Amino acid sequence: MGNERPDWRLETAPARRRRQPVAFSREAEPLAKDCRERFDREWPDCWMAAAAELDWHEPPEAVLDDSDAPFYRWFPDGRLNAAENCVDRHLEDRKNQLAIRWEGKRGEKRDYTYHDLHRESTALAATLRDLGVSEGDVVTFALPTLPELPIGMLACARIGALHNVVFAGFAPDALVERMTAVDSSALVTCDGYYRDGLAIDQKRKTDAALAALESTVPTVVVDRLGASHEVELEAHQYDYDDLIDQYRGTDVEPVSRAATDPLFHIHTSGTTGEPQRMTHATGGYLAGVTWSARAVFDLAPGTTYWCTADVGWITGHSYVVYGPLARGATVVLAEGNPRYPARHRPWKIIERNGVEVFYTTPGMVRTFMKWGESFPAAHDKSSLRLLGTVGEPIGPDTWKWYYTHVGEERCPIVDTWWQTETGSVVLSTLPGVDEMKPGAAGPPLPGMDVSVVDDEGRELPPGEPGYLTIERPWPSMLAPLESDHYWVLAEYWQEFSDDRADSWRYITGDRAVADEDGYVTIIGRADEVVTIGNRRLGTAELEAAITSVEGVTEAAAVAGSADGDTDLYVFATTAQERDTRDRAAIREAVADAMAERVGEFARPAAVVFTPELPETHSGKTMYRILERIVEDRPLEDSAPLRNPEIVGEIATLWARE
Ligand code: 6R9
Repeated sequence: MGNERPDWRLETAPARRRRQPVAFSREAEPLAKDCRERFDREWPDCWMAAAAELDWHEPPEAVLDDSDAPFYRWFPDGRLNAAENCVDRHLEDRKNQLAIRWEGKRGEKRDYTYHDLHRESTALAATLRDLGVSEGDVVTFALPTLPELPIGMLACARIGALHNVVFAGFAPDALVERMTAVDSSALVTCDGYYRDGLAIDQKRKTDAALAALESTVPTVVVDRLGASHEVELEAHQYDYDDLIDQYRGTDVEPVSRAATDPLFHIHTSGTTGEPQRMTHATGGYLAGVTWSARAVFDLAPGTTYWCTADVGWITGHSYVVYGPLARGATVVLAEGNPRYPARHRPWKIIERNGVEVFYTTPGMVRTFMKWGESFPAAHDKSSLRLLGTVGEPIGPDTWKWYYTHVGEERCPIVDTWWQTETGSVVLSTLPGVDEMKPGAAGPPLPGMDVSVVDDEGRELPPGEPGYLTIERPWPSMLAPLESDHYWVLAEYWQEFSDDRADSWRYITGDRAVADEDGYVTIIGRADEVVTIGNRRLGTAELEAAITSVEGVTEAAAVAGSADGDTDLYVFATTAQERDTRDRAAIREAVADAMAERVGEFARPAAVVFTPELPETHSGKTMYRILERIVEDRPLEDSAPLRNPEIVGEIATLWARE
């Protein structure tokens, strides 16, 4: 993440701590003002409230099994099915209510009621089962945002198979890596899809991956491009519609899964290191996302909700598919980049569908900001009642723009901090309960025990930056397969002793600072460091200095050694196009800010202006690529980026330096 950062030095100064109280009347069941205290008093039994959000085949009697800590097992004696909770249980009360409204890039619309969702996901479940997929097997999905993706995830959950969703934009190598890591027994992909107006041949890409794997796993191909794009199917490849037509009407009973059985695999983004296979367990995960979909996003049955996240990101799993559908909401699913084809598209989607709750990334808000307020201003946004952000820190300026021009100073903003590993939101204000502080994610959710510690694991007082950690387990936490325990233990857990029973601390990998009220401001990833001379500098602190310069919106600091000496380089984006004189002035101001705030040794060797930074699909700066450019090393073409086209441009800009 190299994006605009809240400057914790300023933001934690009491004078700057303006609180924003916003009246909010909750539509889902109200939350008590003292919900945090209650959860604390009754921990861990308090989490039975989350389990109570779900329908169980066998309701859990035990809350938590900590006998193999830190590999905690939630609701260990409970049994349930996730698809049944997201689909079947709504049939009685709202089978004709819209579950998913899909808006394609070319103006197409497809509506699925809960009844439709049941019919389609059951047909696909029958199909997969007939293709040899059984309980515990893994199915990989390489699909863009099409309704078949949530349908496919629910089909897997129905038969107790695990899904492994991979971003459609990944190159064959990245797909191969992620299929191998989970020993995938089937693949669901599509003929192609549109990317900013161009048709991308997805089938050719997945064929290349399968060839590299020497694999003939059954492959189901969704037809997105229609007659304009005919594909040839080999013996192990099937047309989605042909298959589904055969199985529509076949009844498939939801398989009863232990709460501790895995629900899916997902890979972490790997901005600095390699992507890692992560796993979530059925009961704890579903309880956590469903409870937070209510507590944080106020999703009630029938709430119209739009989250711009790609389904392949954890945000898509938890808050496009499982949480909202388990709550019986109406989910708007917009294909592709909301930025394309027209700057009015996001606001038209909100206007047309009467979106009440809107969840996006700070990067997206920054784009809206660059385009200007006239676009949202031209549309009716009166349906909106709550806004959210996720993925990286949102700076106070971006926050205020979002609050004013999208939320019309009427909608609270939830700045939700969480991770692939945490499964659901950890830090956020609760609308209708808490006041907001722009730039700070917020206090921990009820039941969450978050602290900021130093190198030795000692808890730090308010105002002192350190490592963000979680000291008690929570239901939607990572539930790695046993074969992953070894590295997961080394990577995420630290044992500690104090007078309480819990003795494991989860290391989030983020640096953060808490204030006197327990509100946490995220500084950035702790592992994104550069080494200059013998000093290790966190890129987060460097980038906070860079973006403190007026006009700079995003920045990434990377180290590179040209002739044996390591130097610091800055890549930055500006709010508007700048002329040469302007740039020279900004360049100087950036160098001064770094020298002044971090140290003279942090003066960069060069500041390169670029229209965008290379980003993962979840909006995080891909440092690996910038390092390769700086060190003149060959660029990997499998790097999974949201904006791969920017890499060549940055390389050219860099060569000119
Ligand atoms: C959900 C998700 C996790 C990392 C996390 C942190 C950053 C996420 C944030 C945020 C500041 C927020 N992050 N939300 N930073 N404020 N509201 O993003 O999962 O892709 O695994 O990334 O994202 O650095 O550690 P994931």
